[in-house]
Amino acid sequence: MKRVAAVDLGASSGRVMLGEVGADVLELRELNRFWNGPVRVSGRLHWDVLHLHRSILEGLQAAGPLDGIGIDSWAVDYGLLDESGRLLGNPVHYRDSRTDGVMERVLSTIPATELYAVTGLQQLPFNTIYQLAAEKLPVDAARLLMIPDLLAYWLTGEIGVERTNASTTQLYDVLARDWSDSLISRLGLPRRILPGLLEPGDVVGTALPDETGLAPGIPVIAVGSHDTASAVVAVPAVGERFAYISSGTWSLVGLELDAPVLTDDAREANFTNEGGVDGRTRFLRNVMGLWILQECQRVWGDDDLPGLLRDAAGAPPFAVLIDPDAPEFLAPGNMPARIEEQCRATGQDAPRSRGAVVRCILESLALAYRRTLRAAQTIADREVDVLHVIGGGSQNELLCQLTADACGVPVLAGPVEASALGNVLVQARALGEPFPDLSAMRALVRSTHSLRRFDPQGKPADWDAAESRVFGTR
Ligand code: ADP
Ligand code: LRH
Repeated sequence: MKRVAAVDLGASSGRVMLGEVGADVLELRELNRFWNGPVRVSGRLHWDVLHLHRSILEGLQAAGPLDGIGIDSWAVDYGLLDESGRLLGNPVHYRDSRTDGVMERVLSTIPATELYAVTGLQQLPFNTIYQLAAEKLPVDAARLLMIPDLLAYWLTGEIGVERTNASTTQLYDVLARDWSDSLISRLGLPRRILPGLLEPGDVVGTALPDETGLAPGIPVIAVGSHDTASAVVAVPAVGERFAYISSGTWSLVGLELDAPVLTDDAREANFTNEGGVDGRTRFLRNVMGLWILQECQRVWGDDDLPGLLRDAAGAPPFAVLIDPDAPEFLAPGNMPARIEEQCRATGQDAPRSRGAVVRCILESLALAYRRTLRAAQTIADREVDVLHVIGGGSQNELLCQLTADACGVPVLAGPVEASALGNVLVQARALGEPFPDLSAMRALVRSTHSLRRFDPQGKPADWDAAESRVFGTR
């Protein structure tokens, strides 16, 4: 049995979880949970990375004896170190506006077809490549570390970039499974700023007792350091005929495949081929997710989520629908007003109550899931029998039911802390627990966690009509 700590940083909260993992044991206990989100300073959105570091240490120091520590976080963002290892400036949040228009500029010199053929990545305006192109690299920048790598560096003094997160930068060659030297040089970046790659399961280094206040000798282990990669490890699926939605601030909707799909269809539908644990491909699309609801709650000053969901359940169905992936929903701001604006622009009446707004968000998300899931199955030529919903959003029963109704497949909801579970499982295996493959890890998640099932209800024709209302016949 192994006793390990998972540091799991989502875009809305961070947590340090104690995991006990053995042949038939998989238990998590929360050691620390802390706020995470954008902080605006001098007109720029940052992460509060020192707050994260301090909160991580508080959690780890409360853990007692540990066999290992693993860190996963959201993707694409990074810190730059100078030659002596000091952080150059506070990492910028991917929702910052400095990337506005940059993607178009980069694509005028590197065609989208070429970029996709190398990286297999979906076009998101905040991909690392566009963030780097948005600004001049500081002259003293010596190393780029993704957020989990930066935090691991502060624990251990060791430098490396873990592969699953590297795969989200759009500077990674998905077939060669290494940094793309040609893209790096075409972007005008010095090759040496990108450190060597680590595999999930590699030991990054040992936590420095003087820096961390932890006992000597605790290994920091690279996990699927992209939170979505860790979450997908913990999808409690049997076999391969499954799809998943990793549901939190974002909804990551897709399939697990053995190899990337780099076809024109995949590129045109903007599917991504992100790196998974054990060499798998996460073939998925980002759907804007519960971020829209989080921002509505922030603007309303209303943290009674159960109350809002009750009101949404009682609101009339299909009254108002939006495209949640519209670019105006990406940046923080007055989401209720932006929803009203989209309604006006599409000839719909604005929702009249908070319950109606929440219903609009959830039905619109379910509709986006349906489109994405159907496209994924067609493009990857993979049929699915079940849709697993994991992460914080798996607790949203109304959204789970709407998802089952819209997609026409049974939804199995849970576990909530999928990223932390994937994180501790990969650590435990690296430390010697005998999980031969992902199936064995998933079997353990299944036998230790209860799932909720939502069977499709209602009339499929209602969702067909809703889809043509929002997306026409496209
Ligand atoms: P992230 O990792 O992106 O920070 P999480 O996986 O923690 O996100 O999920 C956060 C989301 O989960 C919240 O935005 C909220 O909508 C949803 N959520 C959290 N708790 C509940 C709950 N009790 N019922 C319904 N939804 C919930
Ligand atoms: C989810 C996530 C997602 C990325 C986004 C930046 O937390 O890692 O997979 O696209 O954040």
